[in-house]
Formats: sequence, C-alpha cells, structure tokens
Amino acid sequence: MKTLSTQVAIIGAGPSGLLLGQLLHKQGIETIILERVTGEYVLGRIRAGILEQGFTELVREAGVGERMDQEGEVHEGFIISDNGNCTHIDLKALTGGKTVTCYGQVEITRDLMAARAAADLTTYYEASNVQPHDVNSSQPYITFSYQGEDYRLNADYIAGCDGFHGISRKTIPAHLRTEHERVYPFGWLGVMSDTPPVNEELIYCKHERGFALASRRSATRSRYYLQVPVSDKVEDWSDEAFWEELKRRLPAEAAAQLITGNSIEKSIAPLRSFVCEPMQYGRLFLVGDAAHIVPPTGAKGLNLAASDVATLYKLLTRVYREGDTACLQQYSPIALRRVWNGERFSWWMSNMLHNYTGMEVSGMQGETFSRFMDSELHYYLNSENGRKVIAEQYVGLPYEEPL
Ligand code: RFL
Ligand code: PHB
Repeated sequence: MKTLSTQVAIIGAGPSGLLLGQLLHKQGIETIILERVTGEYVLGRIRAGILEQGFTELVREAGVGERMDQEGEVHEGFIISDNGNCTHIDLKALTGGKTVTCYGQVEITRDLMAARAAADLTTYYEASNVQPHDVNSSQPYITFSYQGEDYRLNADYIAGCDGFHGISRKTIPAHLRTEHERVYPFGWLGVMSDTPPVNEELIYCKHERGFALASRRSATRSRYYLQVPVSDKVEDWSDEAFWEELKRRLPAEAAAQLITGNSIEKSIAPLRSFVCEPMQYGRLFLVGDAAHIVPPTGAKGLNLAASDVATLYKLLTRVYREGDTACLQQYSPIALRRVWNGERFSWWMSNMLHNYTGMEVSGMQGETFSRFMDSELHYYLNSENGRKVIAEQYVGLPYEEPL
C-alpha cells in the first residue's frame, strides 16, 4: 500500500470540492482530491445555470473568475408566467441593486479544473473504493484504489464533497445523524439545444399541463425543462414531443419566439428536498449535495454548496493561521442556517409553480393543495412586498460570517 499525506483531503471533484481546493490553495493550505469518475464525465453533467452574487464573488476570490466575468450573463430579473400571464421579478430594483449571473455549472467546473491543473495540485480521477477512516480521531485517513494499487491518504481534515450518492455522509454513524427528506411526485426533463433562447431573461411557467422553465446558457444555447411524471423515461420523449409540449406551456409571446432544433443533451432529474444534520462529525465535514439537496425550482443547489465552501474555507484558514481549532464547531450550525433557508425557498417555489393534480400532498388532495398554491402565487405576484420576498431570496441571502 502506498501512503500519501496532505492537510485537507477532499472527496469529490464536483464544483464543491474543486472550489474548496482552490480557495484553500490560495491560503497556502495543501489538498488532495479523490474523484470516482473521469474529469470528462464530471463535465458531462449539465445541471445548474444561475449563480448568486455571493457565489460569483467567491469564484473571483478563488482567482478563477476571468471567463465567468467575460462570458457569463448578468440577469437583472426573471419572469413568472401564471398560465400565460407574465409578471416581471425585477431583481435589481427589488433588492437594491443585486443581480444573478447565468453561467453554466459545467463552465465553472472547467475553469476550476484548469486552475487546479495550472497550479499543479493533485487530483486522483477514477479513484475507487474511497473510504474515510477514524474521522472522529486526531488522525483520520482515507483508503482508496487507483490504477490497480491500494493507497492510504493521511490528512488533518476530510471534506466530503461527494454529492448525494457519495460515501462521506454514510461515514457519520446512523444514530448521530438525522436525515430529513421529501421526494416530489414528479421530475424535470431537461433539454439543451444550440438554438437561440426564447427570451433574454428566464421564464418560470406555471401551467395547468405542468411546470416549464425556459433558461439559457448564451445567445445561441438554450436550456429548457418540463415537469414530467417520475415514471417517465428519457426514451419516452422525442425532441419533437418535447418542443410541442414546451410550446404549450410557454406564454404566447415566448412560444411565438421558440426556435427548435436537435437536443444536444436530454435527461430526467427527480426532485427532492433533503438535509443531513449535523454536517460535521469529528474531522469530517460534509459540503454541498453530500449534505443537502433542493428541487431546482429556486436555482439554489449549487449556490448552497458555495456558501458551505465559503464557511469551511474561512474556518480552516483560521485553524492553519491561528491554531484555533475550536472555531470548526461553528461550521455545521452556520451552514445549516443558510441551507434551511434555501430548502424552504426551493420547496415553496416548487409548491407554487408545479401542477399537483391527481397527487396527494400534505395530507390533502392535489386539487385542494393547488387551490392554496394558486392563491399563494397570485398574492405574492400582485404585491410589491411579495415580489420583494421572492427577489431577495432568489439573489441569495448574505453569507453568515463565523464569530
Ligand atoms: P456533485 O456535483 O454531485 O459532485 C460530487 C462529486 O463527487 C464524486 N463522488 C465521489 N468521488 C469519490 N468517491 C466517491 N465515493 C464518490 N461519490 C461521488 C462524484 O463523481 C462528483 O463528481 O456535488 P457538489 O460538488 O456538491 O455540487 C452540487 C451541484 O452539482 C448541485 O447542487 C447543482 O447542480 C444543483 N442544481 C442547481 N443549483 C443551482 O445553484 N442553480 C441551478 O440553476 C441549478 N439547477 C441543479 C439544477 C441540479 C440539477 N440536477 C440534475 C440535479 C438543475 C438540475 C437539472
Ligand atoms: C438552468 O439553467 O439549468 C436552471 C436555471 C434556473 C433554475 C434551474 C435550472 O431554477
């Protein structure tokens, strides 16, 4: 067995792991990242598109913001269509100047990978059997296999950035963690296409046939989503069927602008709200999707991962600069406060915008639940205070500074 050592071992080279590694590197803290799949595979996961201001500032702090600042689109607002009636959520005006940036998760990941390679930092892609050990002791370590050889990686701390299906969360003994979960009775079918988007701003569409979202990546690349039954398979949806259904759910002006083409990616994602508490066990810290999942309706998943990273990197910096290890106890409570806010917002937006007909929700029939949610949406959209409540959370609540 080969033995390696580092200061912070990171499991997972998704956006959480890569951003944490880069920020720690900037502070002179050494990391090694272990990733189960190849870099190309990681870049093949399309996922998020909307970045909060706090996220973009963190990416700049990591020294990786150049391309995001050049190619990312600043969005000053978005639209909510309620069965074709459009309300503009003017983020900038409603939040005193805040905006979001439309820049794909794939691009952020690519930029972070390039920065890690340029700094000659170690990442083991295609590492298998990754297993943390003794995380509740002062000498935690990880065992893994790489290119047919067995390794032991000794570290001061371990960051579990390995997503919802990772190994890190399960390392916390079951009796010490509480998992909160809600699985939604539908999924999102997503399509990426090299066609001009229907609108400059995103359109979230509530529709009696089901929710739809018109998003984008650039002036020539569109990203669209449709609410579909969880039982649907990607193969059930031809490109033609997708475009036809999308056109029905978009408001008329946008539908008239729809330019269709071949999909370059098509996938179905289930919708889930999930939180694991606490997010720390001894010297193991859970970060991002490893600890929490939100339905994508509020564009919060990646942004919550970023606020976890911000908190952990500041605390670890203090550990290595000042020897203050007690400060690490703040990680889980600080991260969880912001996580629950994002969870509530994503759950609320999902409830208001999806169609629940024929499904049972919160102990009532979907038809009844829908009446409550129709009224909720109508109330919030027709009140400036209501639009402010949506805008303030969409641009992202401030990061909490450790004491
Ligand atoms: P990831 O991206 O899942 O990365 C985890 C990495 O860990 C690796 N891994 C392991 N490595 C070693 N050993 C093991 N045992 C391992 N197990 C797993 C995996 O291979 C992977 O590379 O988690 P991370 O880094 O925490 O990032 C989280 C984000 O990916 C996620 O929150 C967002 O994509 C969610 N999300 C959105 N978030 C936003 O903020 N704004 C959005 O607009 C938005 N849209 C979305 C979304 C997610 C979606 N899907 C498909 C769930 C839209 C969709 C459709
Ligand atoms: C996306 O562009 O992929 C996207 C945008 C906003 C969301 C979810 C996904 O709320």
